[in-house]
Amino acid sequence: MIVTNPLLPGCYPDPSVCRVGDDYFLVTSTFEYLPGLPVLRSRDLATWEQIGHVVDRPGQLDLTGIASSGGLYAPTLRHHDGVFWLIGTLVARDGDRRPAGVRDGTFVMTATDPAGPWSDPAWLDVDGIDPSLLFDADGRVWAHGTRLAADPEWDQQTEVWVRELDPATRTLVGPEHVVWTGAVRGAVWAEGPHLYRVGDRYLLLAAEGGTEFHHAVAVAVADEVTGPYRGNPANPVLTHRHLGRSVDVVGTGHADLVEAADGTWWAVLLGMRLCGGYHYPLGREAFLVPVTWEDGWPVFAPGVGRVPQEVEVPFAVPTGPRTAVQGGASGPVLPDDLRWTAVRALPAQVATPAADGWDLPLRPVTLADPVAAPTFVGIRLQHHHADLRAVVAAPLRAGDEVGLAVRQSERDHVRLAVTAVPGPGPGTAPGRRVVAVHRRAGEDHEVGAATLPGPVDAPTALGVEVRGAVLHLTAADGDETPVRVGTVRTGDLDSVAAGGFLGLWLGPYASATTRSPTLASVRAITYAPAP
Ligand code: 6LW
Repeated sequence: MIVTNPLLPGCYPDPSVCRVGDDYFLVTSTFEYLPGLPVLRSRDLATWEQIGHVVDRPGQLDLTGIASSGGLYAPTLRHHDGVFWLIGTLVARDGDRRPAGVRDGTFVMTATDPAGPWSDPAWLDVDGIDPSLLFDADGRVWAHGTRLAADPEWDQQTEVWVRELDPATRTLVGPEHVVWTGAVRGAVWAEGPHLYRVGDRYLLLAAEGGTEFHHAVAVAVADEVTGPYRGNPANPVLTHRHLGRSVDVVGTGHADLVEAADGTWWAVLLGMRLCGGYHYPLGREAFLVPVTWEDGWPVFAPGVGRVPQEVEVPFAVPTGPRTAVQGGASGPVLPDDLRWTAVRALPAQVATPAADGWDLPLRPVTLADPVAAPTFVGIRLQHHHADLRAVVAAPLRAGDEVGLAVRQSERDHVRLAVTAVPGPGPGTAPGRRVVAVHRRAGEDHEVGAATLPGPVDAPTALGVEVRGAVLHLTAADGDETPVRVGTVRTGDLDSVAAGGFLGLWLGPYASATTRSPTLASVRAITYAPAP
């Protein structure tokens, strides 16, 4: 069967994969969004369905005060002896306003069922990001990860450390070994390390170049897990940086390997599809690449040397349309859909699920707030051309907003909002003004507005129509023909323009200047790829 890349369209960066019997399991980074760390299952590497999240209950991890692009970074998923192990990092960055006593850093969690429940975190005493685990044949467990070099010789130098993990106490034990700083002297951001036992040697896979244009995959081998590691003279063994900026996919790197049940090898890794110039509004997506072995080294996309658009997976069976998480769903997105996430809180903590939508409390927390959880639930933008639609209704007061948002971060997002304006005459109900606001680098700019007939609480049909380089914001009174309220360039919202690590999220939101007892209703929420 031919598998079309990306395997997972939209923001699914830093994929990590493992196989248990005939099943494959995959996790990705989710930063400030909860539930965090989606778990996907596949029977054949081709069709993936989401079965849960690693971080999905209140109190498991506290993301309060985690500004955008902090939070849950590159996790690694492994399975050993009937137990799934997840190692990851909750990153709090300089300037994040965390409540006193709340933990962050690197943690492990375990589960017997990867769909959950997952354990509470066991925190490890180590700095840095991108941790991974190797369960060695002799029963020992080796944690590894990356951090800024203790004594850097050059700017942006990181180092990969290896240290034994005692699985019983979930603590790091014994001495630490620094084993890698990149394939070439002066390499920046050696990161995303994964160690594997292949035959009687240890293989180290690591990204370098930084998770953007210069991203690359490098490999090294050693006879002992603690090194010394010898790099492949062919490093980097996979990169698109030499292909320039007019290519379809850039930034390929951060790979993880898996051996299929039939003995073939595969890598999942991240890359970004360009859209509207050098921009990638969908963020870093997950791709699949075949791997073979020559002279003891893995060869990525043999004979091709780049991430292919289509991959032949011989053992995969066509099972019908791609799943929702693979961008195959079109239509209603009901509240129990696993695609819903919220910022720094679980969706049910900021919104109330209804049969066919959400009821949103009008609270004095805005999408610009970097500490508290705004009333926003969203799904990833997964297509360069797509429509998000919903019907909103609420007895709004002056200063209240309910609508649809396109979110990159606190500093960069778009709001299409229904707002209240004074009614046509004394004693009449407030009227309805729909505004389109582009918050750019922390400043709100109104990019359009439309006054609709009828009272403010009449149902308003809102739409975000993403069309490659631009997105149009539309509004309609009930079933009337929508009017275009504003247009924003997607390239002004992506991480190239705004910074950070994320793709765009879309969804309903509400805010108020003072708390209101009424709920805003959001119904008939649909997401569909557009021609
Ligand atoms: C990830 C790391 C990276 O942990 O981006 O720049 C981080 N490097 O590998 C977030 O995806």
